[in-house]
Amino acid sequence: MTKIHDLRSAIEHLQTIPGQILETNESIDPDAEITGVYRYVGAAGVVERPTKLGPAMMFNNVAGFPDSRVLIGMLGTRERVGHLLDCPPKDLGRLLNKSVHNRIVPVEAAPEEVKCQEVVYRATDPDFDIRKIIPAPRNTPEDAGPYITMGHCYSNDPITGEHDITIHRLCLQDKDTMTFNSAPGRHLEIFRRKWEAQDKPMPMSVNIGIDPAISVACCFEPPTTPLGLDELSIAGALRNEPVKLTQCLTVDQKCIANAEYVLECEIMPHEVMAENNNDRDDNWAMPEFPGYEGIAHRESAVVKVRAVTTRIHPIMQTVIGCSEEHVNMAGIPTEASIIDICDKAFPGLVTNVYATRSGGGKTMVIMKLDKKRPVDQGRERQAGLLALAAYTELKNVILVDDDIDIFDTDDVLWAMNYRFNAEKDIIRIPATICHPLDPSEKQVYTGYWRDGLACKTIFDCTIPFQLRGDLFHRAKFLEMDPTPYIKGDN
Ligand SMILES: [Mn+2]
Repeated sequence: MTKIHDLRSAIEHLQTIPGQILETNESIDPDAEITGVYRYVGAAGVVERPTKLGPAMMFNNVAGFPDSRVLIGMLGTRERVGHLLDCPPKDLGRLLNKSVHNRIVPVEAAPEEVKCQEVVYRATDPDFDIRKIIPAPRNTPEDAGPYITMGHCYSNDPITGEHDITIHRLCLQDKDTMTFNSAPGRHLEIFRRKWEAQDKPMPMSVNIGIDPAISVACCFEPPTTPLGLDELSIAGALRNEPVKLTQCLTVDQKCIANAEYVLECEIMPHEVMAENNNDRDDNWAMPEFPGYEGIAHRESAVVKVRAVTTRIHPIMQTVIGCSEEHVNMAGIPTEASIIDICDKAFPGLVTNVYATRSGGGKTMVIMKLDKKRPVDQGRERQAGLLALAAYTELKNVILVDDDIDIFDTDDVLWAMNYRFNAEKDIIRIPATICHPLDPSEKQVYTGYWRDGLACKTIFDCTIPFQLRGDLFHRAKFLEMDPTPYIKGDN
């Protein structure tokens, strides 16, 4: 395959594969229209129906932005992620896990490799306005404003100098201001509080339009990637080549040298702003991973943009927060983390893991297990507990045997119908930390101590090893090659 090293080479690769990327010259407004169209083309995930899996889509003619293009759905199917990472789709979790253990740290780019500063807009220019430079979409008409949803935020710990990269949502507020949102405990949020404790702004680069390997790698969460582990080194392992960085022009931070856009920013200490500062009619923010419209934060961190640098004719990359693209970005690293912990505890027992579409890549996983001996009975449940330990935001774990196709929900539900008894096979762990965005984890629903506590549940849909045999003899068909019989048919 062509060697992918940036967004453009990734697009070129997809153009060689039928059905992976669609392009349109039809004029479109980034204000809710791009996502309104893409919902029908390829959003999928937990987006309200009708929607479907489909190609990525490039909008070449974006109203008000003659120099830019907008790309959506780059990682929008597992098959496409497989094409982009040169890996069978079912093995992506294992590939990511391998990459965590073979990290390659980023390096300084050679001058000729620095593409992201071909065009430079400085905040000191009188007509500087991020809202006119960056075609950030509003994803639904209810959203608080235009959002950067694929902004890879890169910054460092002021004390140790360690770096971290994470995608955070950024709402454009005025000509040089954005709001930054983070769940508590995220690594950039920990850095931000350390900078704030020193009364200093945090220098941050926001990198948009980069090698998709980086977008997937930066979605790892602790404990797989503890504080101080630069996720760019995982992306380096995925490509067997270090990510190339360069120095920002106006802030003391590094950025990704071949990014389509870089926003050179400072997060201001002790300053907050309502995320819906420009849209006080309601309290909506933007669509979030569970498929609901998120609530605007009243006190978001304030980001000052000091410069925007771009490639010539840059590509703005965007994602719908509850789409299949998000499922893949959140879910594949989750699979890797679970495979890692289970391989260490019980080598060979867990043969694969799928962080499901219906759980947004976070809330539910299906684990495929190969119980080989009588003593393996019960280990499948321990593996389910390990999965819950490996990933805080995981709520539901479904355990199935090795004959089940974990990517086929019907096959999984078949196992639940015929290999599961709710009286014996449900393991419940009540009032345990999970995710505050899940409406069924609100205190008013659960009666627990606060929002964001779940009853984590393991559904053991495996056959008890001691009952294997004729009782569970799945009908076996003769192995045939169908090709001569279906030639010319569809
Ligand atoms: Mn991190």
